[in-house]
Amino acid sequence: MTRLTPDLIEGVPDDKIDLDSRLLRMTGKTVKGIALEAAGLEEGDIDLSEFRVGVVPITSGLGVISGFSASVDAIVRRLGMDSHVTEGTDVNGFAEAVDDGVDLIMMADDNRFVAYNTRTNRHTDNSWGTAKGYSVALKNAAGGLEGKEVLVIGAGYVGSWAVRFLKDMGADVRVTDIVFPKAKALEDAYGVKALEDVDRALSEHTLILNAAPAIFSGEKIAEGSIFSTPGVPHYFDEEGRRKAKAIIHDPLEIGTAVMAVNSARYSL
Ligand code: 2YC
Repeated sequence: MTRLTPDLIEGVPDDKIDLDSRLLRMTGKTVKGIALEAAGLEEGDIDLSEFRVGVVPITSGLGVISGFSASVDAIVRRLGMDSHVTEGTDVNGFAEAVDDGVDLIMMADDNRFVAYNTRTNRHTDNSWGTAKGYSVALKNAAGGLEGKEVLVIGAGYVGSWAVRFLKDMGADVRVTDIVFPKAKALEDAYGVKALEDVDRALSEHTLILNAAPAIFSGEKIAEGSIFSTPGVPHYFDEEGRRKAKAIIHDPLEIGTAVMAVNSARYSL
């Protein structure tokens, strides 16, 4: 999993990229709308303002990422939840949040980022949330995926979930990875098509969920492609930006919003 850096998320607390406006243009939905759909909810099914969230900074491994807790806190506040970052870190912060009676605890170490529902003892993982959120975004940007060819790039945690979600949405799912056996394993497990030549696959598809830490030169991108691309690092050259019909990306928000709403749903 790619570790975020402070510069990648420095604009998140104040929503410097105005993600909702960009998403509305490309998908017709805001972050909250995508998160609700990803969690299987309609507006009105849940009152997110009733949920109290504790965000716990975790110092293990490579330590805290400056701005990470503040970003997660800001994201769930934008959903309408009542969120705060705990004073304490790690176990201290966890115990503080529990004693404070929060409904959700959100925390990430170097390997996992979870939203834990204290009422139901269930959690949602960021990989799940990112894959679901970006699959829903692609579906909305494409006006539905039934019977359409969709290419998933990257057979890691996010890509593996995305393959399942996109198949459930009726897409004709292809998957590719620079380590071909990883893509082949998904073909064997879920009956999707593994493609060995990444560049050729990219040039032959216009609906793409990119879950790889990869950068693609514009010359390989098919005209009119819709990219749903949580992958970090994120970069498209001028030719790629001109040829793509839409490039849906953010460094943290969609995945975090989906996991928070999905874990809140456990309380319904
Ligand atoms: O500040 C903290 O509490 C750190 N322990 C957070 C470490 C997050 C590491 N994970 C990542 O950078 C990315 C995130 C988008 C979630 C998954 N990988």
